[in-house]
Amino acid sequence: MSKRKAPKSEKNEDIVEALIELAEYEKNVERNRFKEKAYRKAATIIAGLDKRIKSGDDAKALPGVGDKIAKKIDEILETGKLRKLENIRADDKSTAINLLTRVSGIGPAKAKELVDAGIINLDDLEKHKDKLNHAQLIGLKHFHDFEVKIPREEVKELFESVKKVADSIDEEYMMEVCGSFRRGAKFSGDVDILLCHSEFKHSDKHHGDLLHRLIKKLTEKELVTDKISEGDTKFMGVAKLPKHKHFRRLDVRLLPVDEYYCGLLYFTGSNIFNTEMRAHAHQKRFILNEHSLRPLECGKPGAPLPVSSEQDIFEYLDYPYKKPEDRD
Ligand code: 8GT
Ligand code: MN
Ligand code: MN
Repeated sequence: MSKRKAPKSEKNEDIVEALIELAEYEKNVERNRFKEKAYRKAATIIAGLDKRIKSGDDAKALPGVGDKIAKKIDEILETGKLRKLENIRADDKSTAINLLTRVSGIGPAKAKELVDAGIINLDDLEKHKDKLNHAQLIGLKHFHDFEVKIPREEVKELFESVKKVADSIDEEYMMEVCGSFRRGAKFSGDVDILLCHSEFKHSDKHHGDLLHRLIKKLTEKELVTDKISEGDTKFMGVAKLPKHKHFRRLDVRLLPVDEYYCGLLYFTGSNIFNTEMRAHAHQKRFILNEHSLRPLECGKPGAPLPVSSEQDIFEYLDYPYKKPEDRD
């Protein structure tokens, strides 16, 4: 979820990795989302290059690379390392905060609170479970499994199993895997399933128990093993296939059928792509979110536009279509 990484660049791996480490530091320790985004954006752009960067100046020609990042790139190129990162790595408090935020459910603020209380590693956490909430306890229990990426084949198997269970309850369920899987990733951090039902429309106030019924059955079948949170439209939990070793994070999102494509677009990501597309929508005087695309009329959102494919959304916005695989 929060541990997103830019795709690997063969040519600039050292630079990309340093920038991602700096982004993590800004997010977890400094809690500076602005700097975090700047590093992440630069990392993503550099990761997409198929040539080795020769100098900071070279990099500055790229969108999203400013003076400060360019200087760091020069230092990496000249010395093979970055003092700022060496210092961060040598700092016990930063290291501890970074480690604790790797527990699913523990954010930067909670991590700092724990470290300030002297809790600096997993053993300490085990001894102070009283300080953790339900979601964080699950994160701790599955700490190692949640760091193991899920091979595409296993995502497919898990999805097929979930689908089978859904079909056995009601054949009108429809579902699709979104997230990094839909973007073509060979490995995913979790399994994101978008769920619809032909009779559940936005205008219906009552989606009944559509999501709960599915989760209940999945739990009975022991496919779902833990619940992190469960609302009427959003489930976050843990799933495991009998023949596989690892427990996996599973997200299921229930959407009305008439919101399907906006939901599909949103839930597919990437996060950065979504942010950019929304910003573009704003420039074109539209509001795009996970539910709908609405024109802005005198600053107020109008009625949702009819959308019957992802392409429709791109067309309304006059935004060049990108296949899911190109949305990283
Ligand atoms: P992954 O392989 O690490 O799971 O990569 P991912 O599939 O791209 O990330 P994700 O965190 O599973 O998010 C998938 C999409 O779900 C994102 O594009 C984002 O728009 C959407 N999303 C939600 N809820 C949340 C949330 O609570 N946090 C984040 N980061 N994204 C969310 O629907
Ligand atoms: Mn995902
Ligand atoms: Mn997810």
